[in-house]
Amino acid sequence: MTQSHDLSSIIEALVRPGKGILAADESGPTIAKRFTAIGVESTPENRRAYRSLLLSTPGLGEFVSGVILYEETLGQCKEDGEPLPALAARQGIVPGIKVDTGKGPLALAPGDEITQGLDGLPARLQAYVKLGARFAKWRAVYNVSDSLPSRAAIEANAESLARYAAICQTEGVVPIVEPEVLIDGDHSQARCAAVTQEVLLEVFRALHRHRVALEHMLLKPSMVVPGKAHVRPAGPGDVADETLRVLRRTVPAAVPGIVFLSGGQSPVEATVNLDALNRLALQPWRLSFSYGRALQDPVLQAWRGQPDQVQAAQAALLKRARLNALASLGCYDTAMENSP
Ligand code: 5MM
Repeated sequence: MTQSHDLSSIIEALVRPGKGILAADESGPTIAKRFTAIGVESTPENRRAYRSLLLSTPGLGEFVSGVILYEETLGQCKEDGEPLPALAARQGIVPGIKVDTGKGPLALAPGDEITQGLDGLPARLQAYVKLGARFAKWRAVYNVSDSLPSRAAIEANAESLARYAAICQTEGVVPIVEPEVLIDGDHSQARCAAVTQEVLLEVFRALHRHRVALEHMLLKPSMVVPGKAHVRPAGPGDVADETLRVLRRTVPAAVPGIVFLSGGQSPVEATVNLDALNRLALQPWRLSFSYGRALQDPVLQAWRGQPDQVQAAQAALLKRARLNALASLGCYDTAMENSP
């Protein structure tokens, strides 16, 4: 039985105007990659120290409404013993949890991937709720080429996303549905638009089939951008126009919020593009951010595992969070990058 009252209040807290979501749910291999790049070993203690740094940033709750955590973080504490989910909640930030268990090749579909994690999900969600999680996230990824993703991959991932979302709502947890059309490759922006449209149409078809309440979920899509290796990069005007065109064609107005992933855009690009999206005509959904790398890259660079750099790292996080919050209102200016 869906606990719609609770789900409404969680949604309300997550989509507050001028706020977005911090994605800090890197799995073991991903956080190890990020740490290696700054010369830090990925140990449980270093991960605890880093994620404590993020969540204890003074004033973060002014710009960040929710944080997506990895399972390990949900059970970790700050040096003084305060559980990290409780620390987030004390900052006015709703704790969430990544519940997919990663992706792998889709059988008999070379180049396509499928996300795993449905087995035992109800019991896992019940345990996560006890640890303070109020929303969840599941990410499906789509590789792009002239022939990818296949229909099989589009349908299989949509089905999993919808089954995940239905299970979350049954357990009183708000689902974030994340279909990521990858930026890797040399495809054009038009190809990205065509793939994103087909993916989103299928995702919403599956959500309807599984009776997911659209009012009680958030969508976390990629923006419509050309592949990283494409000859012509797209400016913010093009990104905003193309992204909105696809979203208007595919996302029902009942969805309260669309929180974009940054997907390999630089921190400034991700802010500029979000701002451009919010400067277009009024939309039925709130358009904000759920960035991982675009919020955290400058933080990792400032921190580099040095205890005496914690304040500088927190200042870097607060700055990106503030600028993205302004972008979510269409009030950002690149000149703001020059002040602290
Ligand atoms: C933060 O990274 C998340 C977990 O990724 P892995 O499962 O690969 O470890 C990821 O799902 C993230 O939430 C989204 O991709 C958004 O992050 P970006 O960096 O694209 O904004």
